[in-house]
Amino acid sequence: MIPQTIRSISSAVKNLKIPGCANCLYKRFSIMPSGQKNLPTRYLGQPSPFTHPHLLKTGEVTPRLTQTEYALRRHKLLSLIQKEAETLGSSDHAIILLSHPTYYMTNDIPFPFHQNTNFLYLCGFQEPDSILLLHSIPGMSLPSHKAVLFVPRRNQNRELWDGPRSGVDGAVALTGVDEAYNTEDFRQYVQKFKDEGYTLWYDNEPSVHSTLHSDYLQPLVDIKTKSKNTVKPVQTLVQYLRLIKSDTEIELMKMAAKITSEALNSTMFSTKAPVDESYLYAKFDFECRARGADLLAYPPVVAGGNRCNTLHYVKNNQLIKEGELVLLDGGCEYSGYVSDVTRVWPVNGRFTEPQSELYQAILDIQKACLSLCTPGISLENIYGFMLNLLGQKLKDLGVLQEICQNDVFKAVRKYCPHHVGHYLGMDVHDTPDISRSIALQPGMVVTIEPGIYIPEHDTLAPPRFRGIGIRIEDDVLVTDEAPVILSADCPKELSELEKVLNCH
Ligand SMILES: [Mn+2]
Repeated sequence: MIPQTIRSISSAVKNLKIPGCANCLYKRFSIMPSGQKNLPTRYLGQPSPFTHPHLLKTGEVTPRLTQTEYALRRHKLLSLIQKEAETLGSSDHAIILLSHPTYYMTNDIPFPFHQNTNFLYLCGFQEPDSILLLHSIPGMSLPSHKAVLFVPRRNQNRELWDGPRSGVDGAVALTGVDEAYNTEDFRQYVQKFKDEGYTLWYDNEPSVHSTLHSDYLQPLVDIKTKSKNTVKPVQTLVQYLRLIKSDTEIELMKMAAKITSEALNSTMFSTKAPVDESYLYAKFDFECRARGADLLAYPPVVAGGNRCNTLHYVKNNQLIKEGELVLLDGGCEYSGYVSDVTRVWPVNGRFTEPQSELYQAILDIQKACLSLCTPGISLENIYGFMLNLLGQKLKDLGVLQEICQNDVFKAVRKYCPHHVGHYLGMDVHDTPDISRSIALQPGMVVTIEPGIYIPEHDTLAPPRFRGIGIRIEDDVLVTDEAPVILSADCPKELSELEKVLNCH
């Protein structure tokens, strides 16, 4: 069951016929059609159309995504907030989203930086220690608003080590926000929101360990300081926008899935028995990056033999023996959008009889589930369908003995402890606050990944199946017509796999 407010937000998103939500938006773009007029020719903290013309065209903030698209996202968010705010009786609103900080692997050595995806979705700015503030303008009603970025101050000494920063001029020119300031100016800027009792839309979660939070936001939202502000969460609203992909986002997701499919093909093709899991990991990583991926979307599972029964096995450091299967669950990130695909293949190129029986059972179920990815059906519906089908297949294969119908789901969950799929987008487990019970709509992307896992110590299962695990996962775009399988370039039929594995 979906709570009423969420249902109304969902229909609000659907009914939001953007463009057209705000006159100011049109005014802005009609007087600034080309955008980025004042873009500095120097290096910024991220690629710009000047410094990386092979990646970005004029007007783009990140590859393929224009200032207009980012501005539309902000206006859609403000339209949702306007609808939510009708019951609050407040007309003054400030929405605050924090970037990620830099995380360190060891003293002075940063992990590769990865931006907070809600922050990135709304402005495209790629530097750490930054804040996006969207606030209402006195005398004007939402969704009219001012968009302000607070960004790291330019600093010769730090830039010597970390590389160029965009600075306030670069941030405004590249992203198209109205104004930018140095991050430390945020404290002064937000003071008036505190004094005037604005409604703050900010995710005040104890799990946020950012110094941005403790330095600037904590004093603002702490009730002990007798703040007059009402604080409302904002990230679920952003996730509702992220759930439905625009045409450009779909193009980026297609590209991410295509790169992953081709990389998996090459990885399969290079497999010889015996083989190290670490070799297949490195090969897959290389093949993704060589095709233009920015990085892998998550640590891939490269699990040989019985290790595929550990669902999040990422050690990837064991030798896979002749006669064993390997399960590779991997995906890449391409311009901020990710893929998530799983394939299983025999390292010597030939499935054994029990391996192919389990494989074919999961493949049949996967194809049946894929065909259900149509508007009106939810992931939860498809999950129920998968459990039923899997129960039947497990009985046919003799893995499950005759058991009463009430216990079938429990028994099946023992052999497939995970869900049938999840939403996919900028994150691999995308928009996690959105229930899987809501109806799929055109523009959503989901994964479909049924599996069966029979650990070698499972003495209740027929001995010939023990130590085998199978999962087949594709990325699917929901449309008004048939679902589009974005990872269709990666083979999964038994005969296709054996062909790829044995054609050298
Ligand atoms: Mn997945």
